[in-house]
Parts: sequence; structure tokens; C-alpha cells
Amino acid sequence: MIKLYDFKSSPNCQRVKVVLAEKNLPHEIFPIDLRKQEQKTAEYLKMNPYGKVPVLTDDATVLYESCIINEYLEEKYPNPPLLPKDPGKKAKARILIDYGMAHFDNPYQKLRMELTKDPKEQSQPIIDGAKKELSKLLQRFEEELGDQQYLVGDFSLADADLIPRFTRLEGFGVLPDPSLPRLTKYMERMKARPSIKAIL
Ligand SMILES: N[C@@H](CCC(=O)N[C@@H](CS)C(=O)NCC(=O)O)C(=O)O
Repeated sequence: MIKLYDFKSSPNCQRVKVVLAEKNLPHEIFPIDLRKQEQKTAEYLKMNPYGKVPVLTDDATVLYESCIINEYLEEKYPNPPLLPKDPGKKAKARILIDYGMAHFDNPYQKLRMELTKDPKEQSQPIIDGAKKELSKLLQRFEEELGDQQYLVGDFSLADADLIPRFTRLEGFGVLPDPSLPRLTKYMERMKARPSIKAIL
């Protein structure tokens, strides 16, 4: 039985829950309360030395790092496939995941930190600057989508891994953006999927 150590609102847990749902994999959820520091107990640190959620266990296999967990699920439970068969297209999906995770991180975290401050202490120039930078980075996805339904054609790990980031960008007011019409339609399509509805 697969077990997921989860904090409900964690984006890193959400991307794993999307893949578990897309693959229809039975699993048990073990809630970890980050506010109570349950991710830092000695017992938990044995599973994940970084002291973070998610952790996924599959019998004796114990894994952490959400995108790597999803790669494991794809390899171990290949149906339905969530990566293209063609090696070049598969690599392309991974490039988009890396782009959405690594390249967005700086302005994303900057905006997140600013918006969590008391409104009186927030800096509008920092907010505007980060939003502008994020909009510019999102153009790449707008172009990649072209006339496709999903980021690399069929629904894939790229969509599952990046959706928690996109939904948060909606929460921060970066999306929808009139200059990103394909991405706006894509978000509607994504949010209609049961696997995504379940994490919203
Ligand atoms: N790169 C990791 C990041 C995991 C992560 O940062 N998890 C956050 C929740 S979204 C966490 O556990 N934070 C609590 C802490 O750092 O103590 C992944 O993708 O799984």
C-alpha cells in the first residue's frame, strides 16, 4: 500500500496527489502538521532527512522530493502514461518542469513573502516587479501551449508538477493575464479535471 505523508495545503504534496489520482492508485494519507513541526520529529527525519513534506512510501521504498516521487510513480505504475514515449518529447517535458520550478522560484518566493506581510508593510514596487517578472516567464508556457490541450500535448507530469504553482499564481493575481489567453484556457481545462478539482 502506498502511504503519503501530507500537509493538505502544501503545493509539493498537491503535485503528488494529482499523479496518484490520475493513475488511480490506492493510497493512504498520513497528515503531518507543519505548524506543530511534525516534519522535524526524529521518526519523520528517518524518512526524510530534509524534514519536509511530502514523503511517499511504497512498501519498503521511502521517497521524498515531490517531482522525483512523481517520476517514480510514472516508472513503477506506467498506466496511464504521464510522459511521452518519444525520448526527445519526454526530455522536453522535463525541461518544462525544470523551467517552471527552478526559473520561477526567485520572483515567486519574492512575491509570496511580500504578500504574506501585513498589508501596511508590503512594498508595492516589489509586488509589481515580481508580478511583471512572472508574467514574462509565463510567456514561455503560452508559446509552448500553441494549439495543444496540455503543455506537451497529452496530459503529463509537466502539467501535474506545475499546476500547484499556477493555481498559486492565480491566488497572487498574476493569472489570469490578458496577454496569456492560451494559458487562461489551459487553466480552465486543468481545473475541470477531477485530479485537480480534488486539490483546489
Ligand atoms: N523540494 C521539495 C520541497 C518540499 C517542501 O519545501 N515542503 C514544504 C511544504 S510545501 C515543507 O515541508 N516545509 C516545512 C519545513 O520546511 O519545515 C519537494 O519538492 O518535495
